[in-house]
Amino acid sequence: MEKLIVTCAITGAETTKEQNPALPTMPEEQAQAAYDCWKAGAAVIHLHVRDDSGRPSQSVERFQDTIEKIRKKCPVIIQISTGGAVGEKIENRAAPLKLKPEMASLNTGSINFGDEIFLNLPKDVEFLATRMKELKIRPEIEVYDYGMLEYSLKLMKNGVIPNPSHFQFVLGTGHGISGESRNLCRMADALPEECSWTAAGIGRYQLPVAAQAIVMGGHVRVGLEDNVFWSKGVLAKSNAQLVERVSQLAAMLQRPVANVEEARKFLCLG
Ligand code: KMH
Ligand code: ZN
Repeated sequence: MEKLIVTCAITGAETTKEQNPALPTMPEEQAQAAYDCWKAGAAVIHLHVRDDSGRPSQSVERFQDTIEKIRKKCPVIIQISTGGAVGEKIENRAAPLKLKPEMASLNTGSINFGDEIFLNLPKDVEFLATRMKELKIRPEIEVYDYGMLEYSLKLMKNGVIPNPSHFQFVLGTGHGISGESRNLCRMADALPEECSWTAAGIGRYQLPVAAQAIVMGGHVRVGLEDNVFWSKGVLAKSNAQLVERVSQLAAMLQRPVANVEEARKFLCLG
């Protein structure tokens, strides 16, 4: 089995400090969180930024400032979000790509999200994918459902996204596929062998999905974007605490954790 790549989704767009005061929202807090996660075993940081009032933002300047602050502290791979917040305009979602991060998320379909719709029209998916190709940014393909995965495979065949691609299976949003074990097996089974995957369980699914991904040979995403809890009714103290737990779990299951250089090579970056 490949070494385990741990991604931490440290902030997100919808999670609030009211839900968990440990959520890092300002650039300094995010840089410290990224550093702590890197120390705890994360090789990739999935990054959203906020404006000064804590609202989700796709500001290029805010992304630049945050990325610079993270860079000063550690060499972690930074994957910027082009998903942004529900309702964000596609031009704004694409804007931070001009900073040429190593990686960016690419959502390949629309899905209900909370009480709203997370809209990803085919033309917008293609627009983001083309922009990433032009700028030589490696997309991570975010899928929330089996149908979205099948559609992504079509995009891969048609050359819209790289072949092979690295996928993120996001399980348990409440509107997509749930985090039951059989679902992760189904998603992984549907991928051609050359492709690779990370799995993120939302809310109470975070820990079981991580454990299953470790033993299945996939990779793992944790973090406060996806889950603010440590256990039922107990808030996580930090993103790093969640990363540390999967690093320990991987060690117990004798699956070594990849460092940044190993992750970079595996993900075909640079
Ligand atoms: N905030 C969600 C609506 C991504 O980062 O690419 C979308 C999201 C996905 O977080
Ligand atoms: Zn995200």
